[in-house]
Formats: sequence, structure tokens, C-alpha cells
Amino acid sequence: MITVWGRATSSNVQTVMWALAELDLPHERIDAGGPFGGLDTPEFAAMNPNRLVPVLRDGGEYLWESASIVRYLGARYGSEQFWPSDPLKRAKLDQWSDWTKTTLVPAFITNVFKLIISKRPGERDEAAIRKGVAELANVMRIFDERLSEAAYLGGDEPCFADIVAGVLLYRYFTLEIERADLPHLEAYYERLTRRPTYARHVMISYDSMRAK
Ligand SMILES: N[C@@H](CCC(=O)N[C@@H](CS)C(=O)NCC(=O)O)C(=O)O
Repeated sequence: MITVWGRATSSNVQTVMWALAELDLPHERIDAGGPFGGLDTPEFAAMNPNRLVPVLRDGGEYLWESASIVRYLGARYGSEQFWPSDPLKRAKLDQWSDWTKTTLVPAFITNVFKLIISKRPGERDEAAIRKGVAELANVMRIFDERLSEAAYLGGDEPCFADIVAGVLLYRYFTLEIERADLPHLEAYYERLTRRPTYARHVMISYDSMRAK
């Protein structure tokens, strides 16, 4: 049985949970982090020295970093379409997974999402948010362009890279920001929301994370 440590409201935990559901793998999830705490214990540090969620245990081995976990699950349990064995095909998807972590996460989560949810309205740095939203539009345009060529990042069906990148779109499309007109990205998000696995593990309110 696979075990995941992490609260359901963490987008990085959602990445792993969505992948487990797409791959139809039996698993259990133990709440940790946020209001549940538990990251400051020596036992947790032994599982992940960064003291962050998610952590996944499979066959007695522990893994951290959500994108690496999804790649592991794909390599071990995924179909050819979910995690292609051809090195070039896979590298073209790794691009999007790495791009998410190195480009999209800073542009959206760090420079927009956190600035909004960590402060109450009236206490926010509106100038920084405006700048973040303008820069985010350029990043999202890159995502939209790829999706003008195919239904999913790898073609007709979702693969591991869609999970790493697509998980952020629930927050992107529900946050109180102005969004650029990106029809391919919107259609892609609509497709994701129709997947029961996405609805169950990703479309989870983040209101409890907002500054009170
Ligand atoms: N790059 C890591 C980031 C992990 C991370 O930042 N996790 C956050 C939640 S999204 C965390 O553990 N925060 C402390 C907490 O929830 O208490 C990953 O993708 O797994």
C-alpha cells in the first residue's frame, strides 16, 4: 500500500494524489503540514529533510518533491502514454514539468497567489500584485500556445506533465485576478475539470489558507 503524507489543500500534495488516482493505485493519505503540523519531528525529518509535504512511501522507500514522485509513479506504474519510454518523447514532456516548477510556480504561486492569499484585502501590496499578474500573462501565453497544438501536453490523452502543470490551473482560474484571454488554456482547464480525478483531488477550496 502506498502512503502519502500531506494536507489535501497543498497543491504539491494534490499533484501526487491526482497522479495516484489517474493511475488507479491503492493508497492512503495522512494529514500533515499546515494546521495539522507534524513536520518538525525527527521522524518527519527522516522522511524528508526539507520538512515539507508531500512525502510518499512505497515498498518501504520514501520519496519527496512532487514532480519527482509523479515521474516515479509513471515509470513504475504508468502506461506508455502517461510516461513515454522513448527518451526524446519523455524529454519533451519533462520540459513542461520542469518549466512548471522553475517558471510557472514562481510566476504564479510566489508572485501572485501568495501575495493575495497571505494578506487581507486592503493590506495587500497591490503594485506588486499588478506587476506579478502582468508577468504571469506572458508565462501563461507559452502554455496556451502549446495547447493550441494538442488537447494535452503530450497529445490526445493526459500524461505526467499535465498533472504537474495542470494542478495549478484550479487556483489560476478561480483566483480574483484579471486573466489574459487564452482560449486554448481555458479549454484545457475545462477538459481537466471534467475528469473526476481532478475534481476530487485538485478542485479543493483554498479559503482556509487565506489570511483571516
Ligand atoms: N518543491 C516541493 C515543494 C513542497 C512544498 O513547498 N510543500 C509545502 C506545501 S505546498 C509545505 O510543505 N508547506 C509547509 C506546510 O504545509 O506546513 C514539491 O514540489 O514537493
